[in-house]
This record gives sequence, structure tokens and C-alpha cells, in this order.
Amino acid sequence: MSHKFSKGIINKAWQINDNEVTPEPIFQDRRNIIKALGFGALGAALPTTSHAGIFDLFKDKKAASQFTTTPLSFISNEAFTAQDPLTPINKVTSHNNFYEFGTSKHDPVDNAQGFIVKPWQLIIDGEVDTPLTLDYDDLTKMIALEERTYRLRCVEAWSMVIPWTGFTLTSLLKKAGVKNGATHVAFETLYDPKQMPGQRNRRVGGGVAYPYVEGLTINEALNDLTFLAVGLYGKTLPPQNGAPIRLVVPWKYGFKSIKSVVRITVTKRQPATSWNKLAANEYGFYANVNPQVDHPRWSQASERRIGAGGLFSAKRIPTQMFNGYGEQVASLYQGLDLRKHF
Ligand SMILES: Nc1nc2c(c(=O)[nH]1)N[C@H]1C(S)=C(S)[C@@H](COP(=O)(O)O)O[C@H]1N2
Ligand SMILES: [Mo]
Repeated sequence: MSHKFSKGIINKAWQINDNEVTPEPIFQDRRNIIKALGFGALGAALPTTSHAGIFDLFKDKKAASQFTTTPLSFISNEAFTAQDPLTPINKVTSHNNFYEFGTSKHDPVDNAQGFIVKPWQLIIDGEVDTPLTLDYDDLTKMIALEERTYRLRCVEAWSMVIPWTGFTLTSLLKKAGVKNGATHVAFETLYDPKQMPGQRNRRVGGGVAYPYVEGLTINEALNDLTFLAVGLYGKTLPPQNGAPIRLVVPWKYGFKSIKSVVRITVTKRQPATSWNKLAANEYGFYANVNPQVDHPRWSQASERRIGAGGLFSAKRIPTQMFNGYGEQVASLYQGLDLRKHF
């Protein structure tokens, strides 16, 4: 007996009104660029609010340009596109948390440019009908790619708005088949101390016990918002953002969105998670964005939305319950004390 997958209900688009972020200017000429690259038919099918994602977006970012990212073909999913102004790509790719490459915000872009993503192997195993092993090409070719723009809210009270390219976790789990009785899904990042300085040295890696691991309940994993990103701004992920594939769970604090994933295991028990292991009183398993439950050391009531000017010029905006995705996910937590299960 296997889990019955839902039909994939298209939810209403959500919207919040903040306009403090500088919009990405490069989209002005998207039609011409789509035509020039021979994406005519796809371009015509894209709604006007979509991002063509086929630009050279790293031109002002010296370090990032060392890693080759390639354009992806995708359909823009407007039903899953936040209306917030996008965070400029140079901020998305240079202000990162990826402790395997160091704990400063600029460490990942500085230290990850030689990261080898090809070959890559992603294993899907555990309580599934058919375990799968995906290689690098499968990641972008096995499931039709779509683009969604999500808010990303870090537990450190800063946030970004990022156009991701990828597919839903549920579409991947559907290929493997989820056995009845499965309760959780566990995720694991690559363990490769040769490539990751933070895994060689405890101080560089911020004290995290590697490999970095994360987890979701089965219903969170099967929610239509839960996304596996293989690209951002229309091109394959740069290493600092979790190449070649990373999780994106937009209603949870950013640390749930585990990068450079090598294993997805469907299980019958709640898996251990890296930040919870490090400081259980500060980081819970659920980690739902919640302005009413403060971090022990700082308020979660508001956040700095990173725009063109960077973190310290970023405007403080109120944090929304479930990061504004309550309509899609609040029902998952009915009857659960979110103060206790933070
Ligand atoms: N493997 C791994 N995944 C990780 C992290 C990390 O240190 N290692 N940091 C997390 C945190 S705290 C955040 S906020 C997001 C940041 O994603 P971004 O750098 O693409 O914005 O990645 C998450 N995924
Ligand atoms: Mo974070």
C-alpha cells in the first residue's frame, strides 16, 4: 500500500505590500533576450511577471563568475510566485549561510567556487516502494522544471525574495512511492571535508556536526510549497546557494532549507536536525516562521528585507506568521502548540 498523492491543488497567489526593495532592472529586455536565445515558444507562454532567467547575472560579482552556471528551461508558476520585489542576484549569491564553507556571510561565495557538482549522486531511500539514485543530469531532466518566487526568512531576522527553479519534493517522492506508515523525511548534505573547509575544522564550520542534516514531517514534505531547487534566477545554482540541488521550505526558517543534498530518506521516526542538535533550546524541529515566538536571544517580530543596499541599509518589515504562507500550511499544525513545538 502506498501513500495517495493529492492532485496538486493550485493555491491562490499571496501578496504582501512592501516596496522598499530595488527591483531587478535586467528584466526590462526579457522579450528580446528570450527571442535571441531561441526560447520563442516558451517565452510566449511565460506570463509577463515571470523572469526569463537566461541572463548573465554574475557580471558584477568577481568571485561567483568562476563557477559556471547554465541556463535552465522552465515554466513560470504564477500561483507560487510572491509579489514582493526580488532581492538582486548579487545579494542572493554573496550573502549566504553555508557553514561548510565558513560562518561569515561572504565565506561561501569566497570559498565554494571550486566545488565539484558533477558527478553528483542523490539517493532517495527508506520507506519507499522504489529507491532511486539520481545523477547530475537527472536533477534537471527527470522532472519538468518550474520557477517560483519565494520569500526566504533566516532565523537571524533577515530575509530575501528569490526566484528558484526546480520541482516539488512531492513530485520526486511520487516517483519513488511513499509507503504507508511513513511519518518523516530526512535530508543530508554532502560530506566531503576535502572540499568543505568547515567540515575539516570545527571552528571554521561553526561547531556544526557534519554532515548537515535536516528533516520534515511527511505532510510537510508532501505540501505543494516544499520545493527542490536546482537553479535560481533561471540558471543552475551557484555552489554558495547549495548546488546542485537544495531544499526550499518557504514557511520555515532558512536553516531547514538544506543545501547540496545527497540523500533523502523517508522514515518512520523524527530525524535529528543539525541546528537542533547544536542548541535545542534555540532551534526546534519545526522552525516555522513565527513572529510571536522569539528566539531566546532576539525578537522574531520583524526582519530586515535585503535589497540593493545590503543588510544594514535593509528596511525592517514585520515578520508574517508562516512567512506569509499560512493559507497553504496552517492546517498542518492544527492543535499543535507552536510555542512548545517551535
Ligand atoms: N548544508 C547546509 N545547508 C544550509 C545551511 C548550511 O550552513 N549548510 N545554512 C542554512 C541557512 S541558516 C540559511 S538562512 C539558508 C540560506 O540559503 P541561501 O544562502 O541560499 O540564501 O541555507 C540553509 N541551508
Ligand atoms: Mo538561516
